Amino acid sequence: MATPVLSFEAKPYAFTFPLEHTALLIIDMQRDFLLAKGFGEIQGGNLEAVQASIAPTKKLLEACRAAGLTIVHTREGHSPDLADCPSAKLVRQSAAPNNTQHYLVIGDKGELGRLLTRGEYGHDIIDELQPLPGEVVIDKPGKGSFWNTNILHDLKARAITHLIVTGVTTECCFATTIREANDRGFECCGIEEATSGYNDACFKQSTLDMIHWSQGLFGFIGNLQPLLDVLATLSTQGTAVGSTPPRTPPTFNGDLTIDSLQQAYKDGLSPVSLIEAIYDKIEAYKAVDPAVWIHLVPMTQALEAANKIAARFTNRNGLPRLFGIPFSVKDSIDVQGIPTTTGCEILSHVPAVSAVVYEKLMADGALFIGKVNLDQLATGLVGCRSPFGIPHSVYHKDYISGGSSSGSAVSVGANLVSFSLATDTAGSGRVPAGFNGIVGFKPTRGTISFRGITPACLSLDCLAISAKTITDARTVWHTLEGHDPLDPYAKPTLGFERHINSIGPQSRTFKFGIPPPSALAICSRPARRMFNETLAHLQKIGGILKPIDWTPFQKAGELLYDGTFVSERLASLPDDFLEKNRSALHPVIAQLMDAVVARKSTAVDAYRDLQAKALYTRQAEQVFVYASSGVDVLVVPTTPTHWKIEEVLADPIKKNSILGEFTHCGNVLDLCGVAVPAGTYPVSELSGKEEEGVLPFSVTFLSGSRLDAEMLEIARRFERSMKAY
Ligand code: TIU
Repeated sequence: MATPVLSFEAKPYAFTFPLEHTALLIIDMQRDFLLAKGFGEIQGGNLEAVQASIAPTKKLLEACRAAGLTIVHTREGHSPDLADCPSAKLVRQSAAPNNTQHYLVIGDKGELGRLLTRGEYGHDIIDELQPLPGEVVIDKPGKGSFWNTNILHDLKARAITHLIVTGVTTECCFATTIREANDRGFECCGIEEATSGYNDACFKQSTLDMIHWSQGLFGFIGNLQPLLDVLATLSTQGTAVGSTPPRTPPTFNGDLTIDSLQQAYKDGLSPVSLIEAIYDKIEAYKAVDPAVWIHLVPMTQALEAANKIAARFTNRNGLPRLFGIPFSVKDSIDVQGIPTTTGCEILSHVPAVSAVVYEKLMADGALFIGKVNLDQLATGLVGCRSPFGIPHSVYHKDYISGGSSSGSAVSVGANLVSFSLATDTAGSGRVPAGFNGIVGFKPTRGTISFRGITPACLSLDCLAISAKTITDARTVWHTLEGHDPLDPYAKPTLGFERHINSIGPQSRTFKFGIPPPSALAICSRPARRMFNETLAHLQKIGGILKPIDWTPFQKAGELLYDGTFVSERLASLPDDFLEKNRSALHPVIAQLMDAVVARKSTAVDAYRDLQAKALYTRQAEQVFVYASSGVDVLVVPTTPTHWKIEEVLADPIKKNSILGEFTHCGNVLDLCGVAVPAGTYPVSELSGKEEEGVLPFSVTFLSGSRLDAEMLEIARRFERSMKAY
């Protein structure tokens, strides 16, 4: 279902915006600019003029919140040590020979605290327009919003292409931001009543005219009422925020997608009712598959947690993003006070602190349900290498769940939780997602903290999100991502600045590549058929198939297990671990580790592999849009086939390695990837026997380092079109 496209009268012509791709951007409505004795008044500002924009902005904010628009607030200011403040901002105006007003500069103590300094009272947004949880707040050191901030990534990560811009001051930060956004491809419309400046009306008018002159050189300027009128036509929720009439609290309708739960909570669902409902499901599913959970939070504790968050967040219209959303975590991720086993009792320890990712989810209101099964030491793609049992695909009891994040994918696929935290080194987040009909998103490594997670192969380990939909994966990603200076592998979220295409035919097309027929030959018949259908489908939604060089992907995949990187798995364990514990390990894991030792790899071998990795990574970058001729995404079958559990048990290492054909290269080449359901096929088509039932097919979208946002949006379009199919 496509979401509404709205249009309202503006200059130089009507402004048309797709609701789900539009954000309301509110510039610098800070006390320092709007209240007496703030920075703006010292600048010589006409406070009455700027204050006139408060009420219209508030009206618009409420209408946009009710319409479900993304809301972005900015605040101008500097770190307390002023390290991010260029000297020109401190000196130029105060040094003017005729200066009579700049007697205080940024960082000096004013009556609202240190001027334009983060953490001070004056720096924060005025009471009337305070951000709600989940709204984006951008702290910017410049007049424009794009210099030295994360806004470009934050907008791309939400698939925003259109901006409705308000705030202060028209002549300064408002206009600079519109110009900066325009250069990056955004369609902007400033709202006349919801912006104002410190100068006379004629100054403001000229600034606005400059934006739309020459048939829209920088963008559009519209009026408040026509925009409010058009937003009011979206009467799905009908009433504005805060005025929903009381009704009987709803019961849980069984839909665990985050959007649906968020709406249910807004309508009054209690997180306690949700816990009661999902524990019934969890108990029932134990009869279907007893190998999902390693540690289930006792229901009394889960109810207590639900009561606690209900008491902590009482404003139903201002709930944090993950309020009351139930999740599980792979048992290699630390949760304070609960053993982390990593599927290996001898390594089990009780952590004193939780992983960073777990803490972020809890801070955002999520409900922890328990820890789930995995292939021992997070090593494997099958789900058959755990002392806690072998989970099976939610589609069929004879077929593997995939691994190593087996329990993560099954707990989501079986509808026991909304999402799960997994990990993905060689495909462990993508493969089990594929075998359970869910989404498995592996962001670019280093963009989410890996602290507090047992490493499998630390320099290639990556957190992964198991979720029901791309939108859900994206929501969880927004909570989790962020630079962690204590993670030695952390990196910034944006690799390079690339413009967006907001309108016209370019906004609807994307370029994609696929593996050559020689690589696809490894696939089962149904996988090949389904993959071909997927390609036709991608072309229908605007995908343009381009030839690509598959060599770096293939070579990088081989490097992962044929090269020395497997030695890093041993490097994560104590020196004498293998000798002392061989008999306590899962036999397949012991066999794998012995094979690594037997290779007697040298430091020279390791350096050669590191150099090969660097070369293939550079070559892969040329395939993606880092090179102007590159493709937006690669599309591959998530796995070549779907094994039966008995097939894997009979030939554990070979069967495992085949599954990684299209996933192994991901972290070696520093790619991001997301596995997406792409239909189902009859089991009989794979087994050749007459039998009932279907198995899920999955494709994975891969893209270059830190192109996650763009990749996810293409994957989301594919997902939506599959549903409409
Ligand atoms: N001086 C002035 O008019 N404005 C600023 O310094 N910042 C913003 O416009 N937000």
